[in-house]
Amino acid sequence: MAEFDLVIRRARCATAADVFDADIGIRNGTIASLGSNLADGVEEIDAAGRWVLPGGIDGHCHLDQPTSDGSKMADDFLSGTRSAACGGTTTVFPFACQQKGQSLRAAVDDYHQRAEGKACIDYAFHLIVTDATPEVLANELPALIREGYTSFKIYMTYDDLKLSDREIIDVLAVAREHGAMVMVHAENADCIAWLTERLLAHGHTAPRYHAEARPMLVEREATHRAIAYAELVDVPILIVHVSGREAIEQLRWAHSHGLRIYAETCPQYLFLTADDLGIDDNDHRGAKCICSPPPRDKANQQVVWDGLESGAFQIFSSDHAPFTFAGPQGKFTAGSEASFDRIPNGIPGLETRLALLFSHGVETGRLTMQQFVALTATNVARMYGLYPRKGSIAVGADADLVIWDTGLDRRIRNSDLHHNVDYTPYENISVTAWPALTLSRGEVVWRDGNYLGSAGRGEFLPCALPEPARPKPQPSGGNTW
Ligand code: DUC
Ligand code: ZN
Ligand code: ZN
Repeated sequence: MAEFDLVIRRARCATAADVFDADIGIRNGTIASLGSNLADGVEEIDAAGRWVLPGGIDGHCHLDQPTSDGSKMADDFLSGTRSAACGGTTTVFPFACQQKGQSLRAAVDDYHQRAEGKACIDYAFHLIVTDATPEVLANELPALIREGYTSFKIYMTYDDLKLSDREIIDVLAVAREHGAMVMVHAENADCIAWLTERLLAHGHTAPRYHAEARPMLVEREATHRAIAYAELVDVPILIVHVSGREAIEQLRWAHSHGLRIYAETCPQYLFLTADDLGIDDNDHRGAKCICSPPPRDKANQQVVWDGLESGAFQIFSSDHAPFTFAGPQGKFTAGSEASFDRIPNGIPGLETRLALLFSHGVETGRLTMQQFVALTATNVARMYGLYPRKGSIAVGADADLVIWDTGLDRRIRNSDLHHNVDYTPYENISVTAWPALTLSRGEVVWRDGNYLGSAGRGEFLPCALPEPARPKPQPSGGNTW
C-alpha cells in the first residue's frame, strides 16, 4: 500500500524564506511530508530539479461582479478560475460588492450563488462596502467579519461606489475594532470629475484622455488622505493597485513614520504605459488598457520595480477586471464612440500575472525567488487570513503547488489563454517561464498545456483575522477615545 497519494520527487522548492530540495509527499490534498527518498505514492511526478513553488494567490480580481453601466464582466467563476489555474494560480480573492441601498449580506449571498458549482480552484471573498449605513457598521460588517469575510475594499472614487471621508473613517474604526483588513482604492473623485468635465468640454473624448483625467497627483493626494485617516484611527490599511512614484513616496513617508501601511501593485504598472491608451484621438484600441489608476510612463515602471525589490509592496495582484473589446457588453457598451469616462475600467490578467513577474522579475535577477513567492502567494495569504493553510510549502498546508518550466522563448498570445476576453493587454510580451503543472489540493488542474480541472471542485475559504491588520500596541497613556 502506497504511503502517499502523490509524491513529487526532486523538487527545487522555494518559500518566502527558503530554497531547498525535497520530495513532497501529498495525502488527502495536503502536504504530508517533506524529505528525501520518501516512500511510494500512488502517483509520482519527477520534478527533476525544476522549481516547485506555492500556487499563486491572486488577492485582487473581479469575476462576475455586477456593474451599474450596462456592461457585463466577461469572466464568471468558471472561466475566471480556469484561466487562473492555467497560469499557476490556485486561490482567488474576488469581490462581493454591495450596491448602494443593498445590504452587505444580500451582496454576499448573491455572490455565493454566482460562485456555486463553478469555481475549479479555491476562493475567498473580499467585501466592497459602498453604503456604510449605521446597520452595516454596527451589525452587518462585524457579523460578516466573524463569519470569515475579514477583508474589505473601499473606494474614494466612482459615484456608485465611493464613500465620503467621514464614512471612510467610520469603516476604518469598525475594521480596527474587529480586526479586519481594509483595502483602499485611492484616487480623488472631485479632481477626476473636474478634469473629466474640462477634457470633455474641449472635445477630448478618446481613450487616451483617461490618463489625463487621472494624473498621479489625484492618486497621491488620495493615498496621503487614506494614510492620514489610518493614522487617525490607528489601524493598518492596504493601498491597492499603486501605479507609480508619487503614491510610492506616500507609502515611504508612512513607513518612515512607523505606520503599518501595506500596498499592492499590478502587472499593468510594470508592462503598460499611458501610450497604450492610444496614440491619437482616432485610436480606440486604447480602450483595451483603460484601468484605474491608469498606467504611467517608463520611468514610473522602473520606480514600481524598485518598490517591489525594496519592500515598498507586499502584494502583486492582477486586478483582473474582464470586459471584452468587441462584445456588446464590453468596453463599448455605451457605443462605439463612447467618451473615455463611459468605458468600463479594467483589464484582464489572471492567467499572465505569475509568468510576467517570474520572467521579468526573477529570471532577470531583479527579484529573488523568495521575494517572488512572498509577493504572489505567502504575503497574500498573510494579509487576508489564509496563512498557513495557503501560500507556502509546509507540512499540513494545502497541496497547492506549481511546477515551473523555465528558459522558454515564448510570447504571450491571447489565443493561448483560457479567459473569456477577446484580448490581452500583454499580447506579444515575451515570457521565459510558464507553469508546466498546477496542483490544487493535490489534484492536477493544468498540465503541459491542458486544462484538467472541473467546475465546482473549488471550495469557499472563510478567512481568519489577518495578523497584519492588528493595530500597533498602544503606549501607556495612549488614545483616550
Ligand atoms: N478598480 C479596481 O480595483 N479594479 C478595476 C477598476 C478599478 O477602478
Ligand atoms: Zn480599485
Ligand atoms: Zn480591482
